[in-house]
Amino acid sequence: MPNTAAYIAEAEKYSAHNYHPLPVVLDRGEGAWVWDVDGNRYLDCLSAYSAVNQGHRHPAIVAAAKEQLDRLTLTSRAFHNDQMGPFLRELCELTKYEKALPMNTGAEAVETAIKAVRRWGYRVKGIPEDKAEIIVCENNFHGRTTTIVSFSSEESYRAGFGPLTPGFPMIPYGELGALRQAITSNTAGFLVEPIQGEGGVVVPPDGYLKAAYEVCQSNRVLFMADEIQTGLGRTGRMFGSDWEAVRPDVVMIGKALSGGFYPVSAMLSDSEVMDMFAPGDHGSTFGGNPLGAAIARAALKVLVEEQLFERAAELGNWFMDELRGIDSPHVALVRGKGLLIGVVVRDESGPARPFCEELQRRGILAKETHEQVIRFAPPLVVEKETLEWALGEIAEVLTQPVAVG
Ligand code: IF1
Repeated sequence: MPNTAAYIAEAEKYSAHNYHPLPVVLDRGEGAWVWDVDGNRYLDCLSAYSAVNQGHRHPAIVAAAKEQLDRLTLTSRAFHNDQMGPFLRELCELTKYEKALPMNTGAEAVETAIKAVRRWGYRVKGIPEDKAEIIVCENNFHGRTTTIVSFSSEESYRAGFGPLTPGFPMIPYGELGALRQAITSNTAGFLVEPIQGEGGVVVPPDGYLKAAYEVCQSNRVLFMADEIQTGLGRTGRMFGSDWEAVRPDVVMIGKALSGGFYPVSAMLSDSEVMDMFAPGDHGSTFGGNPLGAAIARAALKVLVEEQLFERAAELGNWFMDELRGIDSPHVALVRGKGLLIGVVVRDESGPARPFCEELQRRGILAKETHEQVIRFAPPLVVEKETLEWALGEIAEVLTQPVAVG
C-alpha cells in the first residue's frame, strides 16, 4: 500500500503545481475529524474553506445523496427535474429572497451576479452601453475566472493572464469615504465580502456594511455580498451581512450550500435583478441538477435543524476569547466572527506556515493564509470538548520560545 510520501510524489508528478498543500494525505472524514492514509486522526480546522460547515459526511446528507443517486443525477436544464424547484423554494424561504439561480462553483455564482448586475445597470439604471462599473475592494477574493482575477489586487492571481476584463474600480476595504468617492452615474454595483476570508480574515469596522449599503441605496447602486465563505452560518448568523441587519440586493453563496458533498452555488436576489435573465442568456450543464439539488436541500435542513448558526456564534465567541487569552509572544492579534477566526502572527516570529506544520504534528489541520495568518474554521458541528483539547495544543504551539519549524 503506498504511503504518504508516495501519494504526494504522484500528485506532484501529474498535477499542475498550483498549490502548496500541507504534507498530509487524507482518506476519511467524519464530523469535525479527518484521517490520513497512515491512520492518524486530525481535527479539521479548515473545513475545506468553509464548505463542510455541517461536518464531514453528515449522515442526513449522505442519505439524501444516496437516495438521489439511485434515482436520477442529471437532466440538464433542457428538462425540468423534481428536485430543483423544491430546492430553490426552500432556499428562498430560508434566505427571504424572491429568486435563486443555481450554479456550481462559487466563481460561477460571482460571474452570474456580475452579469445580472451589469445588465440591470444598462436596462434599469440606464447606464450607457459598455460603461457599467462594479466597484470592488482591495484584498478581495471572489474566485479564479479570468474576469474575477481581473479585479484581484493580488499580483500573482493576475500576472500573465491578461488581457484583463475592465469595469471594476477598486477601493480600500472598510473605508466608506472611498466608496462614496468611487461611485459615478455608471456604477451598477458594489461587490464586497462581509469578512475578507482569503484576505486574512479581515473584519471591517463596525457599521461599515450598513453604511456602505445605505450609500449604495441612495445612489441606486446594487449592494452585492459575496457570502460564499461567510454565509450559511460560518460567522454565527445565516449571512455575514446579518450582523449589521443589511439585506444585500444580490447574494452569492456556494461552499456549504452542499455541505461539501458536491459543488452547488447560487445567486440570490429579488425579481427586479433576476428578471434580467431570459432563456438562453445564462446557464450551466450541471447547475440545478437533481443530485446537487437533493444534496443542498439536505445540507440546508441540517443547518436549520441543528441550529448551526447559533452554535457557531456561541462556540466562536468562546473560542475566540480563549485564543485571545493565550499569552503568546508570537501573536499580534486574533480576529474574526463566529467560527471564522484568524490568528495573526507577528512578523518577527516568521510566517504562519511552520505553526501550521507543528499543529499538524499535534493532530490539528489549519492552513495559513496571507503568510502571517493562521485560520481556524472548524466544522460548525465540532464539540466544545474537542475545541478545549485543541486550545491546549494551540496554546503550546503558540507559546514555544522560538518560531517552530
Ligand atoms: C482556492 C482562498 C478561501 C471565496 C469567496 C468566491 C470564492 C471563494 C469569498 C470562489 C473561494 C476558496 C477557493 C480556494 C481556496 C478558498 C479560499 F483562500 F483562496 F481564498 F476560502 F479563503 N468567494 N475560496 O472564498 O469559490 O469558485 O472556489 O467555489 O484554492 O482557490 P469557488
